[in-house]
Amino acid sequence: MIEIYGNGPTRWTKCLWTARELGIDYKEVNVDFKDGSFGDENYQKVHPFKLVPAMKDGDFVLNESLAIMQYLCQKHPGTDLLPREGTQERALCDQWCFYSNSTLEPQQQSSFYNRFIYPDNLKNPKEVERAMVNIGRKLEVLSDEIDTREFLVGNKFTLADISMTYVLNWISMGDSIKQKNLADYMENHKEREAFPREFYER
Ligand SMILES: N[C@@H](CCC(=O)N[C@@H](CS)C(=O)NCC(=O)O)C(=O)O
Repeated sequence: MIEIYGNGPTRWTKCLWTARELGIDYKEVNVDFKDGSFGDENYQKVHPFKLVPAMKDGDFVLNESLAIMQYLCQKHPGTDLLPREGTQERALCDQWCFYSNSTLEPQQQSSFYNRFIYPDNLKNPKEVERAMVNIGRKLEVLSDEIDTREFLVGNKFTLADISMTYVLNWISMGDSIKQKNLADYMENHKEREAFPREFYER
């Protein structure tokens, strides 16, 4: 059985959400955070950088949340979550997955880590300010792009919506999202049965 490793409301929830949307049998493996990283030397065999999430399917190990999400979809075809390779829908799905994960999310991380996670001597208020301005600009553009659409790609729920909802949700945990259409977009997807809400309840 596929094992998905992680902890709390981290990026592993994107993988759990994907697995639940697909309706596959999988096992959640909790990895503790201690001494500044996730897991122990055994976990390092699953994730060499000792981050979460990671996945194990038999002898095959994989890390990076988007790679795991795509792997799960490719292994369990038959849904619209990952559009068919070679289509424009697939290119757009990749675009939004990469945008949310590697353009928007680093700003959210910078603001969050500099406010709440780093030890006091490493917290940098200027970094928070810079990241907040950057996020604000990006959300304005994203709001125009999404407009009144329910989904990022065509009229179907895809991995792009999981990835975007995940990061918007994290942004909203630090500051409210001013753009009503973005807040509605996010809340609407969080209503889905497969959303791993148990990790976000306080
Ligand atoms: N790009 C990676 C990022 C993985 C990552 O940084 N995960 C965080 C949790 S969401 C982590 O393990 N942080 C612990 C650390 O940085 O030591 C992915 O999408 O899986």
